[in-house]
Amino acid sequence: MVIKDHPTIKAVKERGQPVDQIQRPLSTAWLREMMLEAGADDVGFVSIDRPELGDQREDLFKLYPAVKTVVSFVVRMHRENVRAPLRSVANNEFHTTGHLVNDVARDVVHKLSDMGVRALNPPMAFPMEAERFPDEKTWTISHKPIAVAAGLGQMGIHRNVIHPKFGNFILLGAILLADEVTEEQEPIDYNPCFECKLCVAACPVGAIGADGWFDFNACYTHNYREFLGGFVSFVDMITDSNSSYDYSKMMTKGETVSMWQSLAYGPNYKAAYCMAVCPAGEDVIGPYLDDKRGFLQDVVKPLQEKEETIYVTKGSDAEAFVQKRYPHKTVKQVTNGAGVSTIRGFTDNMVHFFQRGNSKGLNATYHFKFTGKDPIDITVIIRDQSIEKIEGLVGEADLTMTADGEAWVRFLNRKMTGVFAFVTRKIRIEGNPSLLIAFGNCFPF
Ligand code: B12
Ligand code: SF4
Repeated sequence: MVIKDHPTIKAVKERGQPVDQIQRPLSTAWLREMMLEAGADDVGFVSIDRPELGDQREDLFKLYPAVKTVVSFVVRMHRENVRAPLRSVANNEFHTTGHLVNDVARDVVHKLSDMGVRALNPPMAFPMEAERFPDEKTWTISHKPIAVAAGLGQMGIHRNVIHPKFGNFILLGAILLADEVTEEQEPIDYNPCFECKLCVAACPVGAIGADGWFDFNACYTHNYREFLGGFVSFVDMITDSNSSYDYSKMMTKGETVSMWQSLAYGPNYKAAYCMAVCPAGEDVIGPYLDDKRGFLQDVVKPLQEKEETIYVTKGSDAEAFVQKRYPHKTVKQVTNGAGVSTIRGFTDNMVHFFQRGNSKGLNATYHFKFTGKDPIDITVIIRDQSIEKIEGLVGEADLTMTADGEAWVRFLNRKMTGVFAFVTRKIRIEGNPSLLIAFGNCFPF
């Protein structure tokens, strides 16, 4: 068939070009109205060229090569539910609002598309590019810095975005537009976080440092027990068990049913106490200002006093923290499935898993020379409970390690013993071996 005779081509020709009635650049007032009507509670606009988007611009172009503007928006959550110590109540609110965020974005891109405006709606969180796990980040867009750039709030000590009115009881979404818009927003000029540190006091795993430090490993191991790597760890438990009796020594029936529930109804967070207790925001702060003691009693104490299982990796800062701070909570050692599978993954992610408590007293410079398929040299400086990673070999090392990359990964995943690695010279060190042990203690996967 000649293409011009195809029924589709003929129909399109007969219809003629649609008259583009949309004015360019797109009106932000008009877009904002459309977003609010679809269910958003606040909206902001940022151009892809803005410096605040610099470190994720490349990712955003991969996500949508046509992107010119990012529309950031928030949907409110119901506070009482988020504050409930019962996980089913809080998680229902997280899930329902999360779905609403996705629905708002989908509704608007469909409407825009019908009017000839191109746009894309990435997920608010899940689904993710899960096959990248664990070596690369699985999310395609980081909503928090975009929301901040779009004037929707600032990140508090707990690293959640706090909206000036709604507080942190919001979830974030975005739409990528292939158009420019009439107006952009700037970040708000103050932080709604007033540093009360209630989030620090409430976190069951000590993930939030009073100085703004965030222990990714702690939050990820406990809160995400039924997500991503937590699920990998669960599968490992099953496959490593010799019998149902053997398995029952590792998982209670309640934990197994909880995994089923997460698979069936959406994964359940084990906590979100940092968010639950945060009194910041004009619509939220009233009860805290009226009666601080009452607020602590009503909102913070029930979460602190809750008897529950807390998941930690063996030897982590979180394990020591829970034992000391919350002796009435049950500590359970687990793996978090986030171990590394490539040398790149190890070197890229080490700063996120660093345990600053365990590093106390350690001041050393390490040179790592990884050979093999993906060779790389890095310098790691651990000093005053902080970590710095530099590509290449810089300065004078207290310990130099030369290792076959694959062997090192197997060693970290406990698939090769240290003795075997050293005897076969897959791993060689120059310097005091105790420095390598001290380094290992900073990364209890
Ligand atoms: C990854 C992620 C997490 C991780 C890391 C959290 C974090 N601080 O970034 C974990 C699993 C710990 C997590 C937990 C929670 N999250 Co979350 N999470 C995300 C996600 C997918 C990306 C976050 C991001 O951009 N981080 C990067 C930068 C901006 O944040 P950062 O603090 O500087 O970075 C830290 C980590 O991300 C990590 N990191 C950065 N890059 C990489 C790469 C790799 C490979 C690894 C391993 C780690 C890592 O290291 C940094 C320092 O610790 C977003 C959804 C999205 N697509 O944006 C939701 C999001 C941030 N989460 C959200 C929520 C609600 C939560 C929880 C409350 C969930 C719950 N119900 O318990 C907790 C709160 C924990 C906390 N206090 O931060 C909301 C926050 C809403 C708000 N008001 O700000 C978001 C925006 C989802 C949404 N669409 O609304 N989350
Ligand atoms: S709980 Fe207090 S310190 Fe923590 S983020 Fe909210 S206002 Fe800031």
